[in-house]
Amino acid sequence: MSRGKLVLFEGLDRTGKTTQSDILVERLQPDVTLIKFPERSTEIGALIDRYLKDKTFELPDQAVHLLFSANRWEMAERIKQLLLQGTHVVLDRYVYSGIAYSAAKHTDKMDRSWCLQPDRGLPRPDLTIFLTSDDAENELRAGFGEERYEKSEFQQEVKRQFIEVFKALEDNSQEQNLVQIINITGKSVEQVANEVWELTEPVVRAPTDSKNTEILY
Ligand code: FDM
Ligand code: MG
Repeated sequence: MSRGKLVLFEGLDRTGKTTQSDILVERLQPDVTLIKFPERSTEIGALIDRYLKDKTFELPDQAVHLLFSANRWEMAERIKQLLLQGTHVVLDRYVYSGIAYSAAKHTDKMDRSWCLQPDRGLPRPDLTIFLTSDDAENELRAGFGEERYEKSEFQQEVKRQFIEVFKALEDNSQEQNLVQIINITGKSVEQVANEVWELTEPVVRAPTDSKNTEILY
């Protein structure tokens, strides 16, 4: 039996990650599980949820970064077990959101390499799909502005950080993680879903040694 594949959606707020991960999960039934980060149902997740919703709840940015990472580590063993039992796992945000949102706050004292450290050793995605849009289109979508981080200037810096993260991945020959970018501007949900499927199908079809889950460097 081949292990399941880890497929990750990344992007700014309100770019359709949740919609697209739901559609992909439908297409991959029955051997598939969806996991969304932050996973707000755990102890650490509850704290993160409060931090995101209550803009008066202050924590040092370094501590927040480590909470998001700890939240991934809370789920890491479950992800590994699912993959090893042959179940695909679709992720709605993961490590690269962790890096991009934190580094966007402090490009100096919390640079991208500082941000990656606590995530080292987590299961590595087989495919990462970055959903992006033309400038600021995401900000026009329903709900934008409700949570912390949903501010125009900050989103543009996060976008810049995402692009740098993916550029560095491309340049790192050790890194097998395949990153694909889809610009959603002007496309219907169905069009984007079809592009997602064209990228995902070959990855989920490729056989992989059942005893191996790859880890992030
Ligand atoms: N976010 C998400 C981070 O800042 N770091 C992380 O590691 C992760 C996974 O949390 F603004 C931010 C991104 C977003 C917020 O995410 C909540 P959702 O996808 O909107 O629930
Ligand atoms: Mg959001």
